[in-house]
Amino acid sequence: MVLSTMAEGAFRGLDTFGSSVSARFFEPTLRLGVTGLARAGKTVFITSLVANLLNRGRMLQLEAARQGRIDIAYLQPQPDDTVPRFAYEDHLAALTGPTPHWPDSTRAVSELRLSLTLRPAGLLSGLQGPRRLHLDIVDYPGEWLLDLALLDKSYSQWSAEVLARLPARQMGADVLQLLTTLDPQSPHDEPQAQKLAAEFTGYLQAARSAGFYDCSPGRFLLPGALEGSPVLTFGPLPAPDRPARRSLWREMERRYEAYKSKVVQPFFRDHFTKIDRQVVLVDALSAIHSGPQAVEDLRQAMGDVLSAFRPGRNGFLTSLLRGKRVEKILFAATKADHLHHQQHPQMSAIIEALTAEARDRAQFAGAETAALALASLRATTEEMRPHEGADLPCVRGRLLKTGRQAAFYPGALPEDPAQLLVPARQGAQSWLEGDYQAMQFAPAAFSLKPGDGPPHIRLDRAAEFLIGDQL
Ligand SMILES: Nc1nc2c(ncn2[C@@H]2O[C@H](COP(=O)(O)OP(=O)(O)OP(=O)(O)O)[C@@H](O)[C@H]2O)c(=O)[nH]1
Ligand SMILES: [Mg+2]
Repeated sequence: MVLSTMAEGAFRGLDTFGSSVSARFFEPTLRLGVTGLARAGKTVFITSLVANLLNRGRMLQLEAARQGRIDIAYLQPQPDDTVPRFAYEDHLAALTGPTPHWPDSTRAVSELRLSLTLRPAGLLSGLQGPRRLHLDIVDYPGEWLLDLALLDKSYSQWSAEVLARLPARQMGADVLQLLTTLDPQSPHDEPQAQKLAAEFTGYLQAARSAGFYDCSPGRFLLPGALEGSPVLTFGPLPAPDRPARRSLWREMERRYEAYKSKVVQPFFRDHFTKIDRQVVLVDALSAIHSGPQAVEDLRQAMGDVLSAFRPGRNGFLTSLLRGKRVEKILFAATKADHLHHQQHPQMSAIIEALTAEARDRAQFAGAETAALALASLRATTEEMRPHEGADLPCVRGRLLKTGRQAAFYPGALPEDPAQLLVPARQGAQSWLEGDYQAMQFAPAAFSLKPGDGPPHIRLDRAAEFLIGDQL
């Protein structure tokens, strides 16, 4: 196992050979990608996972931790000098400080290296000394994966698809209105291009807030340092029969192609292809709360996100990967502390059903997959509350908005996930069985015993699936 990882590490290291070459050779590295759509819970997941690997008192489902085989865990400088470091200390201070609060939104890729010194298990334990494993954790927005589909589309194909969606969506009206005043064949004029890009970005933002996930190009929503640059200053236009030289259409087409080659391809080349294990976080409860359309959209987005892991159809990615594949993918419904544990089996069934197609695809590509419901940081306690003659399984916590303590019951999740997924697929406008509530809790103040990490639900199971076999 160790040998195969070393060989793989060496192989993959070829294009990144540098000062770390000897380290890579003798000390295996495992790259764990953590992704999910905006607000899915990536930052909190990584922060709590690292804190719980540093202090393993609450990691009993992680076999190596339970057996006491992880001698030491410590943070080290990461291998990639140009990738922002995951601000672990800041995020942990936010979550566990005297006035706990959720960390700020993070809108770019970041990385953290956690190194583990491990004692060998079983027969070898007396013969071998300890070994080291570097766990490189990479946080990146799931929206960036959705951009993969753009690589296979020309500007006119992409425009046609986007424009076809607009009439059915109320937030598309302004873009359609603007398009009636633009002539794609007219000479390119920068203020016009900026106007088109601004309207189109506004539309993407509104669509995203309404729960639609088909909102690529992803960087229009998360521009970071690219804000205002030409690669983000374009929008869809109907294709003329013969686009004129120097026309608005030609310039938009050129920028769309630049987005593909200067933004999308480098992300896949520099980050995505190096990932060994992947966790995809999903805020399923929020989608259920938003209604059937949001659930159906989420299901489709999961399928699209996962098509990156089965790149057969995408020549660019296939050639980059050269046969390498992600070995394990975990789909995790986050924020399970919004539910009493009585409802966790239903939540797990929902996340399994929601990602079934995506998981089939990944399995087809040779990756091992699993789905579970977890809370990276438990912010609630459980209680039963009498209601109309029955006991309702509730959770109690401090409300984010008011700071007051409150008990919360989100509604009865169905035993059979089809009761949600089928109406969602059939385009239902609302749930038949009434509504599902969503609630935001503030992180709870807690004091930690020495050796314990922050409280969580099933984070240790997630870790066992993702890295347990390498420990
Ligand atoms: N109750 C509870 N809420 C959580 C948990 N994890 C995340 N949240 C909530 O979800 C929000 C988003 O979590 P983040 O970890 O910042 O999500 P993200 O995916 O990094 O978000 P972006 O960086 O904006 O893409 C937090 O501000 C919390 O309100 C959890 O384990 N329990
Ligand atoms: Mg984040």
